[in-house]
Amino acid sequence: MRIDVLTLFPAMFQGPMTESMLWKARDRKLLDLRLHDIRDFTTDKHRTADDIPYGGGGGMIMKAEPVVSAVESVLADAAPATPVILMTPQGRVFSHRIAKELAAHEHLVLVCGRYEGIDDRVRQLVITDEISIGDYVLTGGELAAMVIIDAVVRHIPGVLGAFWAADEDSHADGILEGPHYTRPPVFRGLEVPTVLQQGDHGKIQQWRREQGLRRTWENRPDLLLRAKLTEDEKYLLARFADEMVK
Ligand code: 6GU
Repeated sequence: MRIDVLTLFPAMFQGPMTESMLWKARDRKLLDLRLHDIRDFTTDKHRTADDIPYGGGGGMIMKAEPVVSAVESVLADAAPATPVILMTPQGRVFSHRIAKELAAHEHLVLVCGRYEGIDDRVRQLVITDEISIGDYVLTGGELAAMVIIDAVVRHIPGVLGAFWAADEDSHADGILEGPHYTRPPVFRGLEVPTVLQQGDHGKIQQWRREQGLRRTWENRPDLLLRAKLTEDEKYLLARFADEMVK
């Protein structure tokens, strides 16, 4: 998969994009990540990338010309349907489902906005999708782009080890994952649940589902409205509800 990132701050990507899973994905040629400095597409001698807003108000607005030139440059050898995604708090909210949707593309272009915003003609002319990572405001789209790259790259076949499937993660089926343990069996008086130590895989699976359901009930009850639950799981939820009123 190829991902082009357009940003005024390419150095922000050093670190997150050169460690751990993302580095392995790049090393194994599963991810071709290309960073582009929008300032390289300015044409004046001061390399001006922002200007004051029409209509007044505070802050600076990213100029349209350098961003549109940068997008056109990376699209020169791209397939016609390549998504060009603007990172903005005004976008649709990112999720597991959108991560999988984006991972199905061979090529993505991510445009990082900065300052108070970006000249809207960029959106009108070259943007095909707008994504936010949540209901809060960041100083720029760079951190959001890194979040999206991380979440998308996990869905590329071969990036996670064979034993790990992104489809078993929290959110894959609408409920959260349960707790995990490793050795030692007892730590500061806290014991690893017996069922995990006994190795009956049917029982372990059932226990994990039950724990995940409990966490979802406690921390994210909103997810349960959309989760696909078996009759047994609905019964468990009713028991959690009973525990609350007792
Ligand atoms: Cl994508 N950009 C900015 N600036 N703030 C955000 C965001 C994006 N998503 C949530 N907050």
